[in-house]
Amino acid sequence: MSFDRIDRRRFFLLAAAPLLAAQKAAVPHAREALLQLNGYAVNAETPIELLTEYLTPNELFFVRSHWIPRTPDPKRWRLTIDGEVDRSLHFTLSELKKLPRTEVTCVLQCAGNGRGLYSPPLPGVQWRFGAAGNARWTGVRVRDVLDRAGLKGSAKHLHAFGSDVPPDKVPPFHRSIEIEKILADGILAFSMNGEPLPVAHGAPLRLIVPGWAGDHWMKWLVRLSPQVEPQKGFYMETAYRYPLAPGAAGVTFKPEEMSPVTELFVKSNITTAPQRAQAGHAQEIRGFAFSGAPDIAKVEISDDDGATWQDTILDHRHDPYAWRLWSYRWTPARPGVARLCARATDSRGNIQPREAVWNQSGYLHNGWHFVDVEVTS
Ligand SMILES: Nc1nc2c(c(=O)[nH]1)N[C@H]1C(S)=C(S)[C@@H](COP(=O)(O)O)O[C@H]1N2
Ligand SMILES: [Mo]
Repeated sequence: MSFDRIDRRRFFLLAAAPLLAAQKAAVPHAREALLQLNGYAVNAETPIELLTEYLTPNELFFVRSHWIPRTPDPKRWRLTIDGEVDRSLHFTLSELKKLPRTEVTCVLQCAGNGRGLYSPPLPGVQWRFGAAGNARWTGVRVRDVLDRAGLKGSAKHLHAFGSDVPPDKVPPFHRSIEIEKILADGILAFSMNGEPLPVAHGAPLRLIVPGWAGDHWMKWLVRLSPQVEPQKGFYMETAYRYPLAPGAAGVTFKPEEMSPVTELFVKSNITTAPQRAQAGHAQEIRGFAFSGAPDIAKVEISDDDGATWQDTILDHRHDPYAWRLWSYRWTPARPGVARLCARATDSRGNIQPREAVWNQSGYLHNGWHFVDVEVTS
């Protein structure tokens, strides 16, 4: 068994419910024969030390699902387009695949990534670092599909619907997004890193919204409906809102003090650092950085709690809204505990702050990532 395989196994043991493994292993017709008896979803993050590749392998990519997917039968699956259009349309997957193809490599990050790092602590899934990944998404432009239906000028918000259904009286995950953003670079993806889109990630079709948080990236899409007004409901009016201005940690913001979560914030994480090192001996420190701005300009590293900073080397691979791998050859000067931290600056000049802005939902954490290294003489 290769090292790679052991790592992937470890990921499933650590993070994913047995369900995820079952979903992967089962052949399609066998899966359809199984009867789903509960409403538990899979919420699994990738261990940060495994996020070292430019393209995050599909099997390692974090999964965040509010409820268990109701996988659409690919033969009967249709994408319905209705609402503010000249004519309603239905697309089969093969019809969609006849439209011009497009491809984008970009980061998918859950708005709640890092929630478990906030203090005072917050309810909700306790994501730390690994609810983010970078993938190559292939599909068709949302713009091309809406154009075929004759998009009306009155349409301001694209309502998106997936096929998953919540248990009992729980509100459905119904969402909408500003039409300008989705027309600019939104994609309907059927492929992830060159493979068919996996069920856990929204097969047969999901939305890709480059630079924006994961709540906009609707999985298991069945309907798109351009509308005059935004979607209503819990997942628009209560969830996925972020303060307009920072407040005091632990003090709940009022609805009018918040606006919807859209672009990701500039951040970097350390993926690779030794637990122990010897003074005077060089070590390779690695990580990634990304932002809701189209590229990363610089990543710096500090070993003195942010008092002084050194530029890291940025990897040559980059795409707008993708993450940028970085590395730094660090030589610890003296014995003791060294506190490493990294800070990214994006192409718009936004600098990653030491502390993230506390908010009651625990969204968009982007404070510095500290890693302690024990340095021996
Ligand atoms: N239909 C549907 N789409 C969804 C979700 C969901 O629960 N149902 N979760 C959203 C959230 S909050 C995130 S962060 C991303 C996660 O995508 P992934 O599981 O492929 O990593 O999917 C989004 N799309
Ligand atoms: Mo999310």
